[in-house]
Amino acid sequence: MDLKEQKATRQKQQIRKQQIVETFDPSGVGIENGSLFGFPFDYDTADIIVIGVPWEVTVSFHSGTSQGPQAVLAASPQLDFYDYDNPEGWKQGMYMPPVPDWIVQKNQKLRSLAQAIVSETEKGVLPDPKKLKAVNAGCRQLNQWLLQKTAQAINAGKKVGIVGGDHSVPLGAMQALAQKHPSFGILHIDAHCDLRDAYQGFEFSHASIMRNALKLPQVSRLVQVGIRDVAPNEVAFAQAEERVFLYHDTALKRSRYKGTPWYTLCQQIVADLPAQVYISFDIDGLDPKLCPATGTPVPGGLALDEAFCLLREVADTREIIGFDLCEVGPNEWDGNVGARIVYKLCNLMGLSQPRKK
Ligand SMILES: [Mn+2]
Repeated sequence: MDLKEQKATRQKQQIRKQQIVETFDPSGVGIENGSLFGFPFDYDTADIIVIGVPWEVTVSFHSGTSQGPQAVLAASPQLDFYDYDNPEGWKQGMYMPPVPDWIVQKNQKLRSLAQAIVSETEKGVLPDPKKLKAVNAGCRQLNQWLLQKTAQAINAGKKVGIVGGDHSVPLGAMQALAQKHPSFGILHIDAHCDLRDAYQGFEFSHASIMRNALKLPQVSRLVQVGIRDVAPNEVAFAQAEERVFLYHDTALKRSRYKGTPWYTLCQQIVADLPAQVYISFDIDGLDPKLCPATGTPVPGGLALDEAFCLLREVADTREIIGFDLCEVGPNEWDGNVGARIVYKLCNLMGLSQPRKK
């Protein structure tokens, strides 16, 4: 397609989008048509592409987060669409494309290989290097796929959100954003630091996502919030790496008990972030009553409104360039909370404005 044809196609898509916006009733009953939030948008007419990635090859505790995208999708039509922060937000159009079969199959196959490796390691046996190689290669293939899908959407003028899967999933999206943005920060909400180096021999473990993200020179800051289940060597790494700002859940709680309002703490946290921000949201950063079926629940953590208060502060003062929500467990309640987080992140991303450095 040459430029002129591209422009004509884009114009037709815009007209079609406008028609959808004019005819859809956001106050109507939720439509269970299999699409995200029951919205009638498709890939071409949505401004935000929410890519579901049902992947949990390297999961160490509870399994099930590969069903996270489905749990979010299934719960999503139950929401009411007036968003306090961005009442017109739904008009951006959000769409979740179907998942390719090879990802579902590869996840199952590699997950059993990875489990065999983990149980060998636990027995003190050195894992079979061939199995380890297969797992690492499969994860690399998934990263490559997501990089490509994210780049494709960005190049079509869209914004992207990712729904995992375990927390190893969003690396490809971060890589795609790094191709477009010379410098950006990551706001990381999680009970865990995910700063381990090749956890259990897996290069792309859920426990290593932020260590892998920091390998991108474009990531200028990593600001971690809600952390409360962390290894001593991760804290040492965070202290030694000047790009990392670690907000322990305990320290944040203590400040609050001593009288500092949460909003003031949110302002302090956001002050550590540069103009462009990617949000990486592990649902286990929240109080586990909001995500009981997540892979590695930890007592403590944030209330949903506290997380939204922090995210709102980011949207008001920074540009949100993308997001992921990971580790959503396979039950209705986790999916319900997850769908609300995805909707809020889409609306805040739409609200946030491009910023100068
Ligand atoms: Mn976590």
